Amino acid sequence: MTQSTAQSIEELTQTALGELVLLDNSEALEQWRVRYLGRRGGLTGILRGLSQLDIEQRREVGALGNRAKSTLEDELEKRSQEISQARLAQVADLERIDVTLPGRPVATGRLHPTTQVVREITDAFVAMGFSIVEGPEVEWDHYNFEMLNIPQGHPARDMWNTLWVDYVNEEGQRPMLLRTHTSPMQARVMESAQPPVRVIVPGKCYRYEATDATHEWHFYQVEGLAVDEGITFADLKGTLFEFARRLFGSERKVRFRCDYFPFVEPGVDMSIDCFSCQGTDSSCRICRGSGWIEIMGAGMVHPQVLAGVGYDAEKYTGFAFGLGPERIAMLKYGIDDIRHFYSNDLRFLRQF
Ligand code: 2NL
Repeated sequence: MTQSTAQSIEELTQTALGELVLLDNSEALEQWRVRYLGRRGGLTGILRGLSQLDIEQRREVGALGNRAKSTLEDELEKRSQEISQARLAQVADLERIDVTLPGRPVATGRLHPTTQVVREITDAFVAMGFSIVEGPEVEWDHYNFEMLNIPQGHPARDMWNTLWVDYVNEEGQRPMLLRTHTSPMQARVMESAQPPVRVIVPGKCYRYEATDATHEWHFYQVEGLAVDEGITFADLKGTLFEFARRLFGSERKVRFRCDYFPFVEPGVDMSIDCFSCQGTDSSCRICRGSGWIEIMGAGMVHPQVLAGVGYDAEKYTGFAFGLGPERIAMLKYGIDDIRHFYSNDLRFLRQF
């Protein structure tokens, strides 16, 4: 009896240990524990049979049984540790980052070509000491026209086909509009600060106009203004010449011709020599064979405008200029239709 019980204990221990190494999760371990060490488990069953033995044998076999029990418990604990270690290693493996893998490309946006050119233009003037200011797109007739020497009934008003806002004041007039140029902001600047003034005003403008390849009803303008004691036409020429060479290359030549704008006297337009054909191609798409490209209007601020904002027109003089960034972009990049800037066609936009 002693002999066969001892053998049963030994066999059971071997079987249990053989199974244990094959288990790989905590549920299986728990089932194993119940099977061998539980209250109705194998080892417990064997030890229950001890009551049949005499005291000497019971002590002997009991000791064997207890040793087997603690072996199984120790091995169970060890296996349990191994399984949880393996699980941790597996998780770490899944989370490991391979730093040598190429990164996923980040889809970045880009600036609209108009924005890029507006910034190029304003940067050139900021480098010469001008400050950027911006103002409202919905304006009063007062700032858009009156303050710029274009009173009601003035024939020059026809130069700007205006989009009026549907607002009628107490006098039955419609004094509110979408600004036709950025000049009203310059009038606001002069009204609120004494010279010296050197500002550059980029912004959106609107005109009641049919569109075609060279005209849009909404477009950008960049205007500039410098007012101080002793400013002359030579300052205008020098500043705008420097600007032209910065944007279109250091070999550029410039040409000034008379033009008319009601807020300046004298008024001029400025051209640069054709950077595409240098005047050698009679069918050049950029200069149309003339050798010159008109890029902006300018002039000496009209004394009437200076007086109108409260400046002493005897003491101060100034120059002002205005240009269209879409036109500049069209020239620089050979774009043939201004409407591309507002079509939001990605095939167009992705080229810049
Ligand atoms: C053009 C012509 C010009 C101005 C804009 C200006 C502003 C004030 C006073 C005097 Cl507050 N002048 N601006 C002057 C001359 C020409 O723009 O054709 N731009 C695209």
